[in-house]
Amino acid sequence: METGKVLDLDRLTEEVKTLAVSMGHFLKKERLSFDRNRVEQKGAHDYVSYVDRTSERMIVERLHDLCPEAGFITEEGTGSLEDQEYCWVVDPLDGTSNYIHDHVPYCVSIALRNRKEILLGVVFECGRDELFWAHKGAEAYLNDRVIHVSDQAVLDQSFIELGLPYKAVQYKPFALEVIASLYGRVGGLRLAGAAAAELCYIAAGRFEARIEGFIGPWDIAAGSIILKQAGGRMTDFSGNPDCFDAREVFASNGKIHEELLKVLQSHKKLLEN
Ligand code: LIP
Repeated sequence: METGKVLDLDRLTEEVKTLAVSMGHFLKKERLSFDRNRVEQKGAHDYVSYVDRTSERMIVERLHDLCPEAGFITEEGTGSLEDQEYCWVVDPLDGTSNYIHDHVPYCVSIALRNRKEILLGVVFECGRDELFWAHKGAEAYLNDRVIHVSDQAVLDQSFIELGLPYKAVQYKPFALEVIASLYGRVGGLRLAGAAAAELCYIAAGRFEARIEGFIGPWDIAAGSIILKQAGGRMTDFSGNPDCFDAREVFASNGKIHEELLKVLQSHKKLLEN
């Protein structure tokens, strides 16, 4: 790691893109002979498989070779959890439940963070072989094409993604009120089950917003910079941009942010218990 020097983000991003694609191919190959009996439960309905763990180990090894000084924040806890000046934030398989059920999307998500600032992000969605990537100071891409958020500024026409976190008891009262407020009022509501990929879908202009609480930083780190460089916005449910603890994550194309934020704020007290 070129700590103290200016990082070559172009080069690092290229290395991480290659890694994410090769790990995505590994996930797809393993899926062909996937054994559901080897799935373990981390918490209520929160699963992990030998594929997540193996894949995370391989990613951490490669990233460690690339930047020996950087720490790691990973979903399955491989590598040093210590938050160094530079830190890789990794979800080896976002959308684990989809993967277990042979359903898409599911993806590899890798970001590099300097303290609280995300420097680069790469997400490879395996179902459609889509590589989303961006780094600080540059545009966001899907494969070789520059992407931008949509221009949709009318909530009534907006296509909105919801996430339902594993912490159902804490989140359900809020989620149900949000659905009650939006169902029939917006252009469509969808649940896809892979937060990292879904942030990229907003970046690519397919959706206008995504709402979820109680997710891990590995679920949003890479997608957040891809969204930002594509012109999007991410805040908590009060409009505060510092949502990296991922307790409340509201991402949008920016144009419908304020209007939708009012809906979230009106139900926010339901999350306070
Ligand atoms: C999951 C997500 C899913 C979200 C869950 C969870 P995992 O990640 O991306 O969309 O609703 O809260 O975080 O466990 O599949 O890596």
